[in-house]
Amino acid sequence: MKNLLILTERIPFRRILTKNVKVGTNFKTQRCLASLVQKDARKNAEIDFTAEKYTHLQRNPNFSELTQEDISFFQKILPSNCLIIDKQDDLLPYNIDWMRKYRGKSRLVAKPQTTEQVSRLIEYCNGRKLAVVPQGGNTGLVGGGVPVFDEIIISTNNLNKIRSFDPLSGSLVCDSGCILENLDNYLAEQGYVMPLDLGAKGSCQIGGNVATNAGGLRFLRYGSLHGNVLGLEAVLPDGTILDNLATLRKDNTGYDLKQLFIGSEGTLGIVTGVSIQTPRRPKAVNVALVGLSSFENVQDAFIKAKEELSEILSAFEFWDASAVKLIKDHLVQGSRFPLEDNYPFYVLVESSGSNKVHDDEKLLCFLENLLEKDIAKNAIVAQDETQFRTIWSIREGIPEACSKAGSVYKYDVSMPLEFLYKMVEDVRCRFTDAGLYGEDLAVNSITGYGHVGDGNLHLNISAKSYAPEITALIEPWIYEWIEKHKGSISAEHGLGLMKAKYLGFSKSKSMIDMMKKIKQIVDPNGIMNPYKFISD
Ligand code: FAD
Ligand code: 2HG
Ligand code: ZN
Repeated sequence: MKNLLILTERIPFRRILTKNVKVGTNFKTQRCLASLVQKDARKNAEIDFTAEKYTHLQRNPNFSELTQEDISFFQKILPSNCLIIDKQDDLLPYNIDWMRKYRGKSRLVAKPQTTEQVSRLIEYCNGRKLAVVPQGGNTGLVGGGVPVFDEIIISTNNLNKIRSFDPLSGSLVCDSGCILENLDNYLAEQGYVMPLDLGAKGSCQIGGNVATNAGGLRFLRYGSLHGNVLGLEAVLPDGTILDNLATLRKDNTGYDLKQLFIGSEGTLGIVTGVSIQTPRRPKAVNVALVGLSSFENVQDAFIKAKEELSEILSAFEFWDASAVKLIKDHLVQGSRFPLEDNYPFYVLVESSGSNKVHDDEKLLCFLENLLEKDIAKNAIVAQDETQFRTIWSIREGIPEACSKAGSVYKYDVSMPLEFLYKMVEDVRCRFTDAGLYGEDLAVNSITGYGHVGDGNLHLNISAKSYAPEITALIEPWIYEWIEKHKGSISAEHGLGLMKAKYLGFSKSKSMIDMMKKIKQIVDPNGIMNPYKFISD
């Protein structure tokens, strides 16, 4: 067994001894949360309208246009500070998505404060055939949370109260507009933890998380929201409040209707309340950063992690050298990166348990074995909270670093692990063959990263601008590739506008027909988030 090199002067990262060992660094953390769409109104105003960029989209003529009478009605049920009407600068952050790829033309944002207000608003819109888009934190990555045309935006920003928490069972009941990070901070004080975590935690809301069935960084440990959500309160298009805010772990009484809303992306109703099972906050958490030579090594490391860390393994994330280049170019300029040498692949391994001594020993032994078997080339372990955050912020900063490199085409896919990175390589070949890939060319970086533990790859293609010839080179080719390799075209981000017409690559005709029937029953006028999810 190799020894550990533990340097104490500046509390460096604990570096696992290899031939490449150099002194640990104190890398400055840069918080890379999902900052909302840029506040620079002039820049935002330059973004093309979705309806003009994607000309195949036609406004549904069955929908009414907003009138003065409608506005007067909204003004009766909501106070003036809960409405934004025809103020272009104020409307922009709600009309533009996080990627600055989609831009709607909504004239009105309504920000109800109660479920009853949501019910009155939506019932009225349904009666008048006014289309609506539910919006949470607007961090979605498939164009689902912003309007395509002039749909009314119903924002949950003002539905932000924690309703109850039971420290015995761990069940948390809250409004849908609560920000994920705020909920996690609240739970930390009670010794509990949210069962999901995303890089966008500082902006995304629990209602948006439920509506997208968000996966994220703790999925490997705590599983899907389909398992963790205990109950929901949702408002249907006809104004009915579907009250199912149960806090029971077991309840086999009829159809489990809440499941329909988890991942329905605002197409069936507006989620106004969420009841969720939260686990105890782990007492001992460690994180390691590992450098590796190949994606085969990444897979071998994952197999070993499951074998050797087993019950304490809580995250296993990977990224490639391109991601590190973007992080260094755009997010941590001037700071030193924790691993000084460059590697083709990197893995973040987190362990969470209740016994620090036991967990430390297990993790270090696992890392030593990786190095000894030459599965890994280098590895470090965070020694304090700052270093812990540093390693995580590198991983969480990748989407933002990709965005800083240009306009990003994002593909969020799941498939058998052995093919996961081949997709990135094949895309690089495709752009190289087309003469479009290189530092000063149309596409400047093609980056692969994601949640190895969940078989979920994020492919980010950063380009000078969103251009039809780039899209045409990727789609539908990429969806055919995914289908051929038995993957899903959307692992965790949903379908939104971006993937609506490609659903057939991952779901059979009979499944899509069933989805359409459900939509027809719940939302016969089709006012809920039209043009998204399932296209006709
Ligand atoms: P929005 O973007 O506002 O809306 C998303 C969709 O949900 C829209 O279709 C909208 O109509 C609908 N919706 C929102 N609120 C409601 C509601 N109350 N009722 C009904 N429908 C509603 N996603 C992951 O899964 N895993 C990740 O690791 C991850 N990391 C991210 C990191 C960054 C930096 C960014 C920018 C995004 C990331 N995302 C990730 C994507 C995004 O954060 C998630 O999809 C998140 O769940 C969206 O929540 P939101 O509140 O921002 O929803
Ligand atoms: C992540 O895992 C998110 O960081 C975002 O799901 C991925 O931006 C992306 O493509
Ligand atoms: Zn992700």
